[in-house]
Amino acid sequence: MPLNADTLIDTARALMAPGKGILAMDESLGTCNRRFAQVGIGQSEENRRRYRELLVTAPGLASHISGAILFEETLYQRTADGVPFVEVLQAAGIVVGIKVDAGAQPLAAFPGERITEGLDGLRERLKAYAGQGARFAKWRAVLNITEQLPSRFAIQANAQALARYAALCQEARVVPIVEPEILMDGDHSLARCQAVTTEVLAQVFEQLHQHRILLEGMILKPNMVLPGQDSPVTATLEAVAQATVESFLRTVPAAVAGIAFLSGGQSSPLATAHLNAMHQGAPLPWPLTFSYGRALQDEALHVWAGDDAHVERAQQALVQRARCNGAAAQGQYHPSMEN
Ligand code: 5MM
Repeated sequence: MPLNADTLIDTARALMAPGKGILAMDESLGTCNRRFAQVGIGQSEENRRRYRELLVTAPGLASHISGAILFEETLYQRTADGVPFVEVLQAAGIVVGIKVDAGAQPLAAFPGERITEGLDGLRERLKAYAGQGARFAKWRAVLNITEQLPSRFAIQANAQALARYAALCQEARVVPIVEPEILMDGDHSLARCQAVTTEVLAQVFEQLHQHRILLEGMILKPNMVLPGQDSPVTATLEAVAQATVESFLRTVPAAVAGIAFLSGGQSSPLATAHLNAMHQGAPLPWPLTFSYGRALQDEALHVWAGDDAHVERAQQALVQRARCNGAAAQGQYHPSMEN
């Protein structure tokens, strides 16, 4: 067992607490600004701070949220009253996490594909983030499906970067969330998404093994297996759940501390219903929960729309989504909870 095993396992277990999931609020500047622009919110550091204060101070959030992934800027921000966001989260019992990748860039010589950057200097950055209170981290690789893509090379290059990141995290006693996201863009079938997801996960776990990752001290953040968003065919909840679980059973070792899904652009209720459907079959070898960004925040952001008079309602919308997803993570969600 590696030196930091107990700390890593304790943190990973805390993140996968039954009936809870992870709030992804780590949008980088470009993504956050784009989402603000869609609802007419000005793009400034102060507006990002105000919005994220609304999220971390939402009353009752910790009943359904075990951890929050922050963007670097947010890790150092404070409430209007001067309390560091990190302290607000810790006081509520929410584990602090940090996005450490530097984003996906074009993969040279592989048109249409991307590689995630950010490994240079990561050891030092992790030390600083851990000193600031971060106990887990996240790195997102992005792959897309076309008739020819993803290439084997892009899958392997991204899997290797994910594993190198995970090894540096565990060295720093920080639990790595390993996020290989296969985008929903395109008109591919459910079967094609399943084949690509299975291949990507197989390569990721091969690299994690080669890099000597403690599986009990890491969390996987995958996409669900879905038809492309332009596909003319709609898959049922049961078909998505079955294809997703099947893919994981074939590739994800039982020792992994847990699986926490990204929502990837699904509507909020659909992301909840899919998670719930995955819990209706035979018992699974790993806890299965959510680490949603848009599917937790969309309604709250639209309700707030930059107006402090709407903070309370926006917080209620966030906690309501977290409550529905917390129930789904135990297979106990029902659409009537939406009311
Ligand atoms: C896929 O995005 C992650 C999960 O969010 P969704 O549930 O909305 O799909 C999310 O954590 C993402 O990694 C962050 O928002 C950072 O993304 P950018 O594009 O800003 O690096």
